[in-house]
Amino acid sequence: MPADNVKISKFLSLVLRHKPEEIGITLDEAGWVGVETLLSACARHRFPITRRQLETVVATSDKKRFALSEDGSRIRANQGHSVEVELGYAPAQPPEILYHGTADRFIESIRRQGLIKGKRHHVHLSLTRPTAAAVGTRHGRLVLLEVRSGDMHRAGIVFYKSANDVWLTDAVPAEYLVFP
Ligand code: HQG
Repeated sequence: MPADNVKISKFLSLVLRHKPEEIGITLDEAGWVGVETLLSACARHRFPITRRQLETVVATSDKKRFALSEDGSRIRANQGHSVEVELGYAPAQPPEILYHGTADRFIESIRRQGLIKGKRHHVHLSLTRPTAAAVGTRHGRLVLLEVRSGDMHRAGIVFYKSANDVWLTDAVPAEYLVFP
């Protein structure tokens, strides 16, 4: 993505996941906001984005972070919120193994508590090692954990898959983690 689009994507992540109030918008209960409302709020807050730029970012965001409604009138983030929203994903059957990339300084605590969701709504798990590695590297020195998601599912723990293929669950007890 060109640098400008990365900036736009980061700004949209901020207002559509964490701080809509920063630009004076409110998200509906499923996380949607009108595109016109969003664009005029961005413009008022010295971050003008054109409709065309917005559509480009939605289409090219490397992780498909955002979705437009079918008629193109509304937009939301596909996952990653800290504000209260109900995204409405249906429970889904995960693959046998999922991955979670984290930093070495968290490992002691993760051994004790398992993976917890912190400020987000869910623990985020990746389908592939490279994706998990990219997520973990953002936090520091990478540790790649395997998650025995098939066993968790059979034990009755619910999983959801976001529209951009991130697997979500409430928590991962340490017994389901495979440490390197
Ligand atoms: C760690 C990106 C100590 C956890 C990605 C992580 C993802 C613990 C950090 C999405 C812990 C939370 C989310 C425990 C978990 N003790 N540390 N018991 N349990 N942690 O950013 O998963 O680019 O909230 O390992 O693609 O890194 O934003 O979560 O290191 O899907 O679209 O606490 O963000 O998406 O960090 O990343 P985060 P995450 P975007």
